[in-house]
Amino acid sequence: MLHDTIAAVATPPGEGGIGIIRISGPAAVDIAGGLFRPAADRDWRSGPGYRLYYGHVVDPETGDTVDEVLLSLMRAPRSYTREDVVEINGHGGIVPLRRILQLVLDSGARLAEPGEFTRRAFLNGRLDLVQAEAILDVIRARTGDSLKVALGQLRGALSERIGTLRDALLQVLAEIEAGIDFPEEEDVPETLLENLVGRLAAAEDGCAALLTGADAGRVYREGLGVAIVGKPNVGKSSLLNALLRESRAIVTEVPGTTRDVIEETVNVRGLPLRLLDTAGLRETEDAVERVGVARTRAVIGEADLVLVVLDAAAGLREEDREVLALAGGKPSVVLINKIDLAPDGIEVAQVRALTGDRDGGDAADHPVLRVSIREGRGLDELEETIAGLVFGGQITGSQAVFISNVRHKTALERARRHLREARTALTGGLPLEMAVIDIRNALDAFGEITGVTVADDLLERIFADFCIGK
Ligand SMILES: Nc1nc2c(ncn2[C@@H]2O[C@H](COP(=O)(O)OP(=O)(O)OP(=O)(O)O)[C@@H](O)[C@H]2O)c(=O)[nH]1
Ligand SMILES: [Mg+2]
Repeated sequence: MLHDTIAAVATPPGEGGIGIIRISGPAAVDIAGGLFRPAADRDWRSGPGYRLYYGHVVDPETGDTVDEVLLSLMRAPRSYTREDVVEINGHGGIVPLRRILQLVLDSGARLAEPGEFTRRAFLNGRLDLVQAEAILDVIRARTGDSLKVALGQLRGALSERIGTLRDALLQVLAEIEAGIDFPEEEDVPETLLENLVGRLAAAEDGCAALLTGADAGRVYREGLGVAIVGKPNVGKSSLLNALLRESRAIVTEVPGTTRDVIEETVNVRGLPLRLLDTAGLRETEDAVERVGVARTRAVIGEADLVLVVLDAAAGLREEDREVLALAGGKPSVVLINKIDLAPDGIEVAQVRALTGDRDGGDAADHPVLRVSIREGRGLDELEETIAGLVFGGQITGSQAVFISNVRHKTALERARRHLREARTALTGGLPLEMAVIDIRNALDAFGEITGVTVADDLLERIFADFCIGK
């Protein structure tokens, strides 16, 4: 597969100032050469790379000019894929880009699959798997801090940490394998054994340290799903708008204004939040509406964090109890809103009694805040509380290495488990071979993260997420 030449439009579909067609592979230069007419007959093919050459793309059959372009050439191995790469910068219109791409394909290139350029960069050893995945995270970063985490991984910060753990483990493995040759197993010197166990424990700690930040890291990558729930008219849509700092959702004094779930991404202290504004949970006759309960439950079920909004002016009501009960199993923050209208309408202690948190306790599972969304009171505190919940007081944005990808997290957890088992085998006096198996498994788990040992179907899955042209 690496012997053919691939091509795709690398810029997003639609109109733009420029559009780029990317060609990579052994025939890239020949293919571009058959279509590109440089101005002033410059011999770009034998000229230096990393330059832009001005000219036109011409249909070789009809001689028609297709577009006025700039062409760049990055020669193997100093290119994105480590193959010869030619990029044709044309005008960013759908028709010219399509016509150029078609000419490139007619000249012998194959249409690239999603992520195939990056996949080649990985297969040719320019990037490891963590870095390849980080490229997608860079493209999709929703906040400046998300970008920072992704760039750290792209630079290789995480790979380096994994590499260090892996090297240490390979060393331990080598020494144990030497130990296996001791004539009698009892003869494995006690001090050697202790030393090996200590180093396994250190590797385990290394995994644990990386895993500490994993939940916050995941938020940077995927965003934190935050559901805003409450009975009608309490100010849910007002909250969405306030956090967004724009009037996205319709706000009226009529209960039942919001009918469908509205989703918006906001940046709160560098954290990307995926906010879901929902329709209010309402009471009909004397029972809380069933459909509403089911819908609210579903939204809460998908959320990482629930914001329960109460209306101080309306007092605590049956629907509120219902909503608080539904949100009980999830991390949540309860907002007593409209304190401008009714400063003492709902007491914090009343809410605490319902959420089961002890009043006055600092470590409440469900913090209760008094706010006036209309007047912007208490919103800073809300943002701080959310950030505090994500970081759990354990990490700061300046931490250098983050695990943000669930795939990496599961592999690390697996590595840690195998390391523990290896240690238990050694201290429990089991045959050294047992520990060797566990250590090998841990090594495999590390290797899976960076792509040293990785199955084809996993690669398939990872690169399928990319766009065409990347
Ligand atoms: N006085 C006061 N009014 C508020 C406050 N927050 C929201 N409101 C008003 O409450 C009314 C309802 O606000 P919405 O944001 O539409 O409430 P909602 O929960 O989305 O309502 P539904 O979509 O109908 O469920 C509007 O008239 C808001 O202006 C507040 O802090 N103080
Ligand atoms: Mg609403």
